[in-house]
Amino acid sequence: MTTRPTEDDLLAVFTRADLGGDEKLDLMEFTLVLESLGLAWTRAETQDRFERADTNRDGFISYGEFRAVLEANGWAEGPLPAPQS
Ligand SMILES: [Ca+2]
Repeated sequence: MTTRPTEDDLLAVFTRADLGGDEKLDLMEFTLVLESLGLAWTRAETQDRFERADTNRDGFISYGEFRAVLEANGWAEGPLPAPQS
């Protein structure tokens, strides 16, 4: 059974990884986040995802960008799918 992290968990993970306290993650901090979530990506994969996550190309991952990555990969609660009738 897998439990997906809650919003509070994600914010806690993000805040803990944000060593600089500037509310954004650099590549090293992003790597720490992934490790703390138990994700084992290679350095190349991490770099690739970091670059794709950084949608505004400022070289850092904001919390919004971080959330988007997790949602895209199914690790976070996203919008509920519309009920099928
Ligand atoms: Ca960014």
